[in-house]
Amino acid sequence: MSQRTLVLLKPDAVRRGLVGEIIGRIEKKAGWTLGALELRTLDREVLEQHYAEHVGKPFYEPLMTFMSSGPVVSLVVEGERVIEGVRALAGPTDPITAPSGSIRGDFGTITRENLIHASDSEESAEREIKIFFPGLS
Ligand code: 3AN
Repeated sequence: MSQRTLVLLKPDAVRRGLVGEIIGRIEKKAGWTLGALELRTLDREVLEQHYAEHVGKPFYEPLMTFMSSGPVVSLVVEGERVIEGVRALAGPTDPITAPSGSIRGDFGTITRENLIHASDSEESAEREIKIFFPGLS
């Protein structure tokens, strides 16, 4: 089943020079393709829409500060079961318990600075793609 997903390479990934490494892992999956790609520092309005489900949680404000602390690479990836697949490549939220071989497991230590976001369902993917790439059909 071909799908599309919204992926963010967070400010820590960009600062640490891991963009090529992470996009390389995604690109190497057979048949997955990049549908859109952009580097920019996100403003508060975009982040409020993106993280609406986390408003009020203790990690919300520090997350907003971190996510606006430098440029982010946003991309749309398309292909077979790409929603589940990119989340499998990313690994679970806490990088310390993420398995080695996953992006978070290989490169992360701090839950907030966990390198990558990937949509968790088709509904989220369509909502998030509209926030980051409103012109994409
Ligand atoms: P995931 O990206 O693994 O789906 P979510 O959607 O639960 O994780 O959380 C969104 C982001 O919020 C995470 N990627 C992480 O940066 C941050 N976050 C989540 N839980 C925590 C936490 N307990 N402490 C600090 N930051 C957190």
